[in-house]
Amino acid sequence: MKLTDRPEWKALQAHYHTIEPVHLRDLFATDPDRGRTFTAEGSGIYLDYSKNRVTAETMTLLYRLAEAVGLRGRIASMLRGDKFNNTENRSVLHTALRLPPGSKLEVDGVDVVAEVHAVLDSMSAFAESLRSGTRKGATGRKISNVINIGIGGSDLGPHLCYDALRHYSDRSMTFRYVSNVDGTDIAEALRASDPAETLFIVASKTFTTQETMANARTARAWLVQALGEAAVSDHFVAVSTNAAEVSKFGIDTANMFGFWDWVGGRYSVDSAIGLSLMIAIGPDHFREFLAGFHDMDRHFESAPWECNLPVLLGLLGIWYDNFFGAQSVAILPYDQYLNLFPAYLQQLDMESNGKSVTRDGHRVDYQTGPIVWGQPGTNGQHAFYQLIHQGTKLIPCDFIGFSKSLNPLGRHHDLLMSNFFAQTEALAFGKSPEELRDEKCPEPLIPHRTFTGNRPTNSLLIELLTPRTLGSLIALYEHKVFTQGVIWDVNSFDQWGVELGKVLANRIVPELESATEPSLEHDSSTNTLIERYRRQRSK
Ligand code: G6Q
Repeated sequence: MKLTDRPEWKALQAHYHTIEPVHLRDLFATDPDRGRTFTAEGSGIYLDYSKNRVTAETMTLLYRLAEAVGLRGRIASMLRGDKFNNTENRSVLHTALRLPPGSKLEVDGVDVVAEVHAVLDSMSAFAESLRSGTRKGATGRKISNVINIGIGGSDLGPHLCYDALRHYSDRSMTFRYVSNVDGTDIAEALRASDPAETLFIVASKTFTTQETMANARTARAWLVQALGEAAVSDHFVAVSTNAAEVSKFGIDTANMFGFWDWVGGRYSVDSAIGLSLMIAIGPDHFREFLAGFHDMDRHFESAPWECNLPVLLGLLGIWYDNFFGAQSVAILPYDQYLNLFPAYLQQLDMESNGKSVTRDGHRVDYQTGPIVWGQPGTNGQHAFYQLIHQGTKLIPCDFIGFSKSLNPLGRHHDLLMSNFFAQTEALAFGKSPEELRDEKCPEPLIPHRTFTGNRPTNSLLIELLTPRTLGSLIALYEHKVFTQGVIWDVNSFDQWGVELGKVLANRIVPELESATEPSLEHDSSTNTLIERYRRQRSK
């Protein structure tokens, strides 16, 4: 049945009209215990969703919607390896990457858990040999600089997690991430590197991605120029599913770490794509990281809706997206180590649910995935929070904070967290004209200084940023995205929307490189831009 025809959807629409005029101030006034009851906890993550524009009835109606679309069954279907990605006829099994040793999961007659652990073991041996210095570069020097070359899912995951877990990393080593085909990215990484001490990890599921291959070729030429062709095998390894392309590129497949087509790029950080992270933090920490994902997988699979964190986040998102008409969601980590988390979630969410047809190809008549954006607090407070507090748009926000700091320096952490608590309070309750008058605010300023409040937030509070809690946090958002994809009935695991631009770019490359004036057959805008580019470039 079409989502918008479902009685559960219609019930939410009707209910919206009763909730829309209600202020969070009233909800807290009528239920003073709300800040304790509208909470849930799992895998070390405490979620306070009381500052949302919901009542117990709203939540019940949302749970009914989850039931109506068969969410429980869909979770089980993904976890057991059904071909959930229907447009590419693939299983979606990133959850198998974190199954503990000894578990069993067969896909097409193959025990994937055994395969996963065999790769983890070889990654561990490799990581240890680098960390201990037993595996050296071609000239006998210790490898102290690792450059991961990849893009999209083959970059954002390891880059985010390396940054996030830097506290746990080997500080005698340097880790760099090169993704952009803009030569500046690789040029700056190479400028700072000594070839004799550098290892390149070429991370690409397909090993055909234009940007990654261009960067890898440039890196290879740089290394060969300094150390000779024979040095390549000591300084290059590959992470891929495509052995043929890896060896065509000139990397011995003995130096390749594999994964499988049932791991989507944006869900691949806990596969061999995380090799750079494992080298940085060591295999034991990496296994802790995987255990954190697994904790959240179990929670998602079994917790009742009312205490199921991914389901709660997913349903609250649907409530704002589809009933309040919100266009975006802000991700606001109060931790500098999570600097890249908004960018990571941007890909995870927008590439997964940025779809406008249902799984069987019908155009949807409702909004799907939101625009995801954000920055670490408190920097964002001095930049864009103004619009969240007083602008005309409704922007639901996720605040993510930690009770303990990994860098306990004087008062810093309490100052940071005072902002974390204050912002959600201000967004929810605002400041009324009456309060301003009591404070003797001049009358003409009252409209400017009024905060309407009633702006919804989730607070996620975690004790400490560790490999394990980071794993759980990422898995929480993976499953939130899954929950929403199931409700919207979209395929969250393909990304056809990135294809057209790639095809057109490949057509344009020879037009830019041609020594003679090419005859351009694009539209008048594209033709004129290309002509101008060619003129200016050759001046
Ligand atoms: C992610 C996408 C995409 C992919 C990159 C890199 O889900 O599929 O971001 O990760 O395009 O692809 P390769 O790993 O094949 O180079």
